[in-house]
Amino acid sequence: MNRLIITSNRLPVSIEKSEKSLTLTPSAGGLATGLKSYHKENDSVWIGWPGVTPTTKKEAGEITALLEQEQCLPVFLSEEQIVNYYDGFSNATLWPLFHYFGEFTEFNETYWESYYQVNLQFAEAIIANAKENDTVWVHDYQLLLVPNILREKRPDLRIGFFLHIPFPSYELIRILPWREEIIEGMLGADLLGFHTYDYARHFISSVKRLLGHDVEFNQIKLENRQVYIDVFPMGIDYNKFEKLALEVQSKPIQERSKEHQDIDRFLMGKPDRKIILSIDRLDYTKGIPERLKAFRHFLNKYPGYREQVSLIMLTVPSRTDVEQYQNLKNEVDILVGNINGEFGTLNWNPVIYFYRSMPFENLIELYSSADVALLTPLRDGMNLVAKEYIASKVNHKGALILSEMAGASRELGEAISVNPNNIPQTAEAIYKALTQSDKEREKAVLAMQKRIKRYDVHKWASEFMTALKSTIEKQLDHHAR
Ligand code: GDG
Repeated sequence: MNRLIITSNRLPVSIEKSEKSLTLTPSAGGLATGLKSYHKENDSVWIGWPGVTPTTKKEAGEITALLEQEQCLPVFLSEEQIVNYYDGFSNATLWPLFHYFGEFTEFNETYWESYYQVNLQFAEAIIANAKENDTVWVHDYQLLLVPNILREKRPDLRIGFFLHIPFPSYELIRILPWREEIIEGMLGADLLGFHTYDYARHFISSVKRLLGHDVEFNQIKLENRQVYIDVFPMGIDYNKFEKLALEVQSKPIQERSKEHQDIDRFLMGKPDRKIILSIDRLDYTKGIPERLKAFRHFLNKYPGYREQVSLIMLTVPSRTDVEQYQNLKNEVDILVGNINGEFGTLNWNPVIYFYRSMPFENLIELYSSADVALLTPLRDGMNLVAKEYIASKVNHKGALILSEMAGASRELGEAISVNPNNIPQTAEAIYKALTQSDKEREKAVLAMQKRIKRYDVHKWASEFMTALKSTIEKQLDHHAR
């Protein structure tokens, strides 16, 4: 029977090293949270980086044994590879370029060589574990070369690839010195999946213009086979969010987390007080400074809301070794300080800012308490937080303000849509969200819930696997003819 091998840069669990012991913790981030439950339910193996570099052979063995319990296999990266492949080519070249931050994109031969080497290392780890005709599902921008390396070395494997971030317009991709290699790397797959139709369209256009392949509808015709392109908007584990949100709602306040009790005290006896929430990794693609400026604009334009509304902003530290992330952290710190300094009172902080990650349960509490979610990425492949917030609104009393630059905006048409670069428009959207009637909110939430419940992460993964299977059948058919 053929087995599924999943591969992504990070494993769904990370290893943490203390002086005496090694412990397993769940990894944060959209891919890990989304696919973890699918992995658990299927007899798959997940190959990826566990987040630590072992210092001895014995330690490497211990890490491998721990990961085996979770059906995971490690690919170990050296410090040099983390600098050049991960911080470098993945996060200082591809990430900014694919999110339209051309000015942040670094072109560096050493980064590229390391990226190729690590992709080779991943492919070799897969090959060492793959039996004949196994299916491999490769994920995301850190591993764009893996499909073609696998294709060349193991043509028996069935290869699917999913990109979790946007695929940019040809005008962006064309500036990359390794553009052909990247696209050829992806074309090693039998099926390539994207979150939205636009990303798929951009990819097809780049294939045509850079490599000159013929394209017929969603098939790219190579010399001896076809590559299929399709759209699979990633969903969330809907039932999990709904169930936990119901549990939170029914828990007495004394049993909830300290943060939740603080929120409750803030709201106590003041029915007009409102909470706006944002959750994201501290990343320049997420539009955090723009969001803060819009909130400041709102407080200036609608002074009646001062002391009545707070923005709870959870920003999770991310890629702290990359320069732009350090600069962004300083910019956000200053903006939060300015807003709180200008408007705050002894009883009220306009922005309640957390720079850390929180346990999953606290996330649900935040989703449940918030009246408004304000998610304003400048570019975002999907944005699962928007879907998680909607799923957690079991009382249907919530408004969602969502950037039109997030892939999720394609499915969440009932949200209040904004161009995050338009500060006055976003400020007006905050006003609108706060003044909407309960009936309007409920109608929007119910419509969005219905859609994201139907197309949850299980459906997403199984639709991708079904499409991959039928792609292979079509290829076999083609060859038989
Ligand atoms: C990439 C793409 C695409 C956040 N803070 C905490 C925490 N989280 C969890 C959220 C959510 C996930 O992390 C974030 O997912 P997003 O989709 O919003 O964003 P990225 O991390 O940038 O993910 C993105 C995604 O891949 C999937 O394809 O949607 O566009 O950029 O699940 O709940 N979880 C915990 N504590 C936190 O503090 N436990």
